[in-house]
Amino acid sequence: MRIAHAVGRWSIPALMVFCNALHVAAAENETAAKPNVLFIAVDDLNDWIGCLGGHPQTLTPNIDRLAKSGVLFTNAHCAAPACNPSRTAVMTGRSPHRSGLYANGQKMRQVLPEAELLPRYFTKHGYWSAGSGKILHYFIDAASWDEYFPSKQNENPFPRTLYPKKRPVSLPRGGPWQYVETDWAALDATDEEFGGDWLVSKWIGEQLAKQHDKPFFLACGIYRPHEPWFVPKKYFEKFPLDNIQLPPGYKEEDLGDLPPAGRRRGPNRYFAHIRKQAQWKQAIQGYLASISFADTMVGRVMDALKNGPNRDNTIVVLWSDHGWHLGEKQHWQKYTAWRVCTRVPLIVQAPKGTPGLPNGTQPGSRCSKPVNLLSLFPTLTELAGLPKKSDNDGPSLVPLLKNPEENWKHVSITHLSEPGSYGLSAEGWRYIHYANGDEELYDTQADRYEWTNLAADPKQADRLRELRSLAPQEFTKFVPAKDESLPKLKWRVATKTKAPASKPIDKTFDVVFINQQSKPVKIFWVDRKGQSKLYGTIAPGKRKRQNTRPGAVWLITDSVDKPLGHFTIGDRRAQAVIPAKKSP
Ligand SMILES: [Ca+2]
Ligand SMILES: [Ca+2]
Repeated sequence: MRIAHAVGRWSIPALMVFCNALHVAAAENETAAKPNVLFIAVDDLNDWIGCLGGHPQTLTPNIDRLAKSGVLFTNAHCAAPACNPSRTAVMTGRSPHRSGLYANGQKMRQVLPEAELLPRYFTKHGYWSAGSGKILHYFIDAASWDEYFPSKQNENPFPRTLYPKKRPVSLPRGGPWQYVETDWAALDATDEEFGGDWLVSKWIGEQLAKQHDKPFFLACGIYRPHEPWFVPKKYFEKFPLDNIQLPPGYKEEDLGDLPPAGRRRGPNRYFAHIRKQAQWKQAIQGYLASISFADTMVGRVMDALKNGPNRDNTIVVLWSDHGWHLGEKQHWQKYTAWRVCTRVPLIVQAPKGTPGLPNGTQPGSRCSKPVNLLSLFPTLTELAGLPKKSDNDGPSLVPLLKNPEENWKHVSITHLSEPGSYGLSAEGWRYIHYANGDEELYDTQADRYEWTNLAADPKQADRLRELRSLAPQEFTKFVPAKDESLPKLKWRVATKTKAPASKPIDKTFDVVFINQQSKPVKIFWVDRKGQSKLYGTIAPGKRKRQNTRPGAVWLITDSVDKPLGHFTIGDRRAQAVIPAKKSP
């Protein structure tokens, strides 16, 4: 009616301007109160950041500055101590023991085909969602994002990155059990020549420098300090090798008080190999250099935010997907339930006017309540004033952002890859439970490095009972990856030389042999002396599942025992495809 009335007095162009203004005003009403979200994930960063005090030599001025401007959670833990399950839990808001995704070898979209991820949820509620770098475990999940750099099309989240031509550089290969990326070196390159995270932070910075017509959910995945620890040499030069200090949590004799399941988790071949090669300090130097590089990239992103038009209406979250062992409990890498592996940096900064936190976060706050990365989803939706997603498993952290001393009844659970094995973090205490019933208990106030297992101490019986009662009781079944999504072993065509002898080592797992030939093939295990032992025949087009170990050699022959080729088993489950014969 009002517009009809106006037509009488206004010219058509003026009316169009008026209508456009009305439209813009309505859109602004819808989005004006909605803050942007800058979501920074750092890969494999343990508590070696200045503000968490994990290593006395670490240099992280940019992350420390961010911590000072928001709330630093000093007792935050991952949902699982490995990339895939940790990141899946963050992005779906679902705990591994409910989703069934516990391990790196599983495939998120096989286990959770329908899950609506954080960026898609924000898009659904009026946001523009974009990302760059590693957010999920080596894929993008294109349908969950409006935009991605480098490109949604090929599902590869990494921009070009400089790698040394000849590898390994510093750590010789110890055997087939070894992850190919465990290596370190200073590169004679600038940040720009190195690329990788530098390009990620550049693209993210460009988005932050723009005025957008919708609020944004912008995810920045920094890949270092994930292995390999190759970064430009200026980062190595900050940590002269002669001065490198060993991890403060390292204790030579630390395993005697562990139950059998803990003792099996601790010592691994990586650490023994690194010490044998006299590379421990070099490796620590590589990790510190990689952290310093990652911190510099975070600084570039924060500077872009500060100098751009989105400075005053953007929530910033920084988290790492899990911790990392550099020798503590004779372990190298991840996959354990100890605090060094479950504890992560977590920082949240919210500006004034945030719908779920009108006063914003108080600069310089620290919160020591036990929290979990599972809480990021419900925290961000509450902060942004979006409806709560009904299947989120974690509690929102907004009460702790309001008051870090708030009475907090929750504990934080970190699930290992075997359902029923987990670490539980409470205030001042940690409890570890293995699926076989083994237990550990630590007083983290008195013993931050978990050197003294108190599970057998009769004085702690009540505490043990209480912590047990706070743990989950039911665990969703592990959903293994489908055969066709497993990595492929290299097929080595038979030559005049015999297939090499097996050097089997470590734990067993299954490999799937797939016969793509038009005739049956036989599979033989080549034993430690080079003798072949028949394990079966695979009909054309069929497959055979075989339990085996890293370093084992499997010879494939035709039906009259003529060798066709062989496979050497690597460090994980895989498919061994016997290719069709090329037609002559
Ligand atoms: Ca990781
Ligand atoms: Ca001990």
